[in-house]
Amino acid sequence: MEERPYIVFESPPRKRCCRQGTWLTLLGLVTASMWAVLLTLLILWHWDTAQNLKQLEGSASQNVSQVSKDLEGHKSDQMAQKSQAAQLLKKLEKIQAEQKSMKSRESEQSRYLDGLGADLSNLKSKSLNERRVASDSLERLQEEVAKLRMELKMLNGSACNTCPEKWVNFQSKCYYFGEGSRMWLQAKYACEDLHGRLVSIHSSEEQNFLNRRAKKDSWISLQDLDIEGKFIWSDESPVDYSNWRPGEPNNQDPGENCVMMLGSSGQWNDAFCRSQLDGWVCEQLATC
Ligand code: MMA
Ligand code: CA
Repeated sequence: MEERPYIVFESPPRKRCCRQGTWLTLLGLVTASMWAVLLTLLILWHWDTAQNLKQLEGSASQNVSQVSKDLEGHKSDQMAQKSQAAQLLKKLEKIQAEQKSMKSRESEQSRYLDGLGADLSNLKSKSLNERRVASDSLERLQEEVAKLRMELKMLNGSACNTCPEKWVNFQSKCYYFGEGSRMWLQAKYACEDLHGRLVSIHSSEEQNFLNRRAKKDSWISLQDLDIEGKFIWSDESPVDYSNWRPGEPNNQDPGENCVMMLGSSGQWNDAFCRSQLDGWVCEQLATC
């Protein structure tokens, strides 16, 4: 028998076959382990992230609760402030109302005070008037008394003709012949400073005496300052004698309300009160 040749299929060397398998297995293992590591890393990363997130969540929720607490606190503060503001507003309104009423009371009081002031000034002027009238009456009474005393003394045989120095006696009066430029009112004050008054003339004898003595145009106390045309003596003695120059009084422009005695003739002329005359005659009662 012929031996049939065996066709030997040379199978790949076992070793090669096995080595490849091992490599594959190794590769598989490596891949698997790499996957495993990757997965583990992923899981770990996920876990870590989750942990972090949890922590963050926790702190966020804490923050949120803190913030909401703060918010509530703020809200209550705000409410308290609002109520305080409302109270303050009420107080302000009250104060404003009080201020208003005080102002109205104040204006009422000032009106009342004004009224009182007016009453007071009225009373003052009234009492001043009364005082003036009373003092005038007193002065006149004193003069009357002095005259009566003098007459009595003259009846008893003693004469009342004593005058101060520089004054000249005529009958029961003393006269001072002032010199120096003066307006009517200044002359009046000058006589008062000398404890006398601007002269009043009541008889032709008295006028003649004055004519002899006064050589300058001189102011006398006759005037119509209160009522135009109504001439009165400043001491309010009666106008029982007159010595007007013919044509006078003529109240010439700008108005003549004070009377002068002409130095030349002694006759009277109404003149402008602010004219400056060089003479003025004062009188006072002579003493006994
Ligand atoms: C002056 C003056 C008057 C007076 C007249 C008289 C010019 O004015 O003294 O008072 O009446 O003279 O002529
Ligand atoms: Ca005149």
